Amino acid sequence: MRIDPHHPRAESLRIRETLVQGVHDGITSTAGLLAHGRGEAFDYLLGETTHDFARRAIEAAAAYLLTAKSPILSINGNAAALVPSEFVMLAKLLNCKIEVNLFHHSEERIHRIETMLRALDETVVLDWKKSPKATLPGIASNRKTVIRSGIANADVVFVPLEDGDRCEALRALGKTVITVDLNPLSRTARSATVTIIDNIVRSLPLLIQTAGTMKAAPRKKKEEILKTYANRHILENALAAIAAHLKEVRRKT
Ligand code: PTJ
Repeated sequence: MRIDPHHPRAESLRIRETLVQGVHDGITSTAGLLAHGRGEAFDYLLGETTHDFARRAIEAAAAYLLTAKSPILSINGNAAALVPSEFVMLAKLLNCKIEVNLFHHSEERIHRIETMLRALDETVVLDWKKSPKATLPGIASNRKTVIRSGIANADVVFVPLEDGDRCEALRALGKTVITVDLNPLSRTARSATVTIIDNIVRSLPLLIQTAGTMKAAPRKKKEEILKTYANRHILENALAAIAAHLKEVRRKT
């Protein structure tokens, strides 16, 4: 579909089209379109902008990823359609790998996503088929099967647009979980170590920029950021921002 650049919601339409194309290309699941609709609704309530609380979470995410022993980036069908280059750039910056891990498990879709990412960079994607696997306890879905040298071995896991079960299971295993989720009420948002409450298309470029700048800083500086970070405050601030935005809209009605 050709999107009129002057349409008042051109950017939102462009993102939708990217996901629809992702479904046609066998990258995104059909349920991914529903998940996106939910995200869009929360983005609307947040005023479709990156708030200060998201910037604080991005700073903490960068500090965790840069001080991790073995960080891993977990990608699903929505993230793969929306921000593939950003995932590759972040992996290269952090010198870590990307693991494709799907909620709606499909060997075919994993292969397609891996091939797409490898076309951007040969070196950063773990090979699902060839890598030894491990089983994460406490997960009912197929998502429990992960790559041993990837998610299973990682101390810090970046899992945007995650489902609640796996986030809780990863936390129960003592891992630091960083997510991106527009819904501050979701189980993932509430159980992650760091929740970036922002659209992934806005927040990933910011995370790359922040991590790039922070990389050369002394470890102590990064640890200080983490000492004062409280995810509970981020969630509270997001709910307050939604309430304030609704009040403002109501005042103008
Ligand atoms: O590709 P698969 O099989 O791994 O499936 C991926 C989805 C996203 C379909 C699957 O993980 C799923 O069903 O996720 P949920 O439980 O719907 O959660 C996705 C969360 O991401 C929801 O809370 C949405 O609000 C949020 N979300 C959706 N789009 C965006 C988003 N958050 C940030 N940016 C977005 N663009």
